[in-house]
Amino acid sequence: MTASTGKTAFKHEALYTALRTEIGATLRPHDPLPSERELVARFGVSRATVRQAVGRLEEEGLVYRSQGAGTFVADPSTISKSLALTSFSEDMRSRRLTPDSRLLDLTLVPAGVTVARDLSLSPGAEVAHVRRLRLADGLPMCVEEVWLPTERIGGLDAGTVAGSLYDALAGRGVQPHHADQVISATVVDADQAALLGVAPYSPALRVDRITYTEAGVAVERAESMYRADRYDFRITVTRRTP
Ligand code: 16G
Repeated sequence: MTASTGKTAFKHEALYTALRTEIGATLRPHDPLPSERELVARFGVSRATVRQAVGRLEEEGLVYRSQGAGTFVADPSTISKSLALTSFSEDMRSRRLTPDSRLLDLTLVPAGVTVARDLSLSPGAEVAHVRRLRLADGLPMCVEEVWLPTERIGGLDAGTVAGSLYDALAGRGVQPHHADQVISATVVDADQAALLGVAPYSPALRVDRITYTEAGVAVERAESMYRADRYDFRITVTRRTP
């Protein structure tokens, strides 16, 4: 690292920390963040540094951008997911919430036709089926169901999935790298409603994910049901230049 990149990294870190503190202390949800120009003047940093720090706050869901209007403080009662590949635990920790899990099911089963197709396995191959209720600061957020190919990730027990599954995979040298995701609107059934503490048929966001390592090996098929009153997805779309 050169002296100048080290200095830039330090400035970015200091600005990021200052803004994070301000968001927690003086700014309210949906308040505008000071403009890029104000931040440049106030902190004596470059525009690139401001963009980097604000970009990081956006990735962590602490602020959101509104095209043409500026950047605003996010509402912490709604979890805004970006399209970065993150785990539930990372999403919650970045919002200063404590992630937790209640294990509902952990069984070793044959993949079956659908899971086998999605994970490129033979239908008889063994997968671990894990169903968990995920909580943030003790509040139910989503019901997560995953199928993991044991031949690629090793055996699983309740201890492995008590904390972060992605941390446990990383500990085995299996790094989730990219995923195909489908997000759809749905409602919860009676069982999911009871777990999530909402009325049956309340709206939910269903996210189907197939997760791959950098080498393109499928290591997880997941179905997550999020409470629609606590989650949204924010996507930056860019106009294609002709
Ligand atoms: C997210 C993932 C899920 C993954 C889990 C790991 C989506 C739609 N789903 O909920 O596929 O298994 O994170 O979280 O993003 P963990 O590492 O905290 O257990």
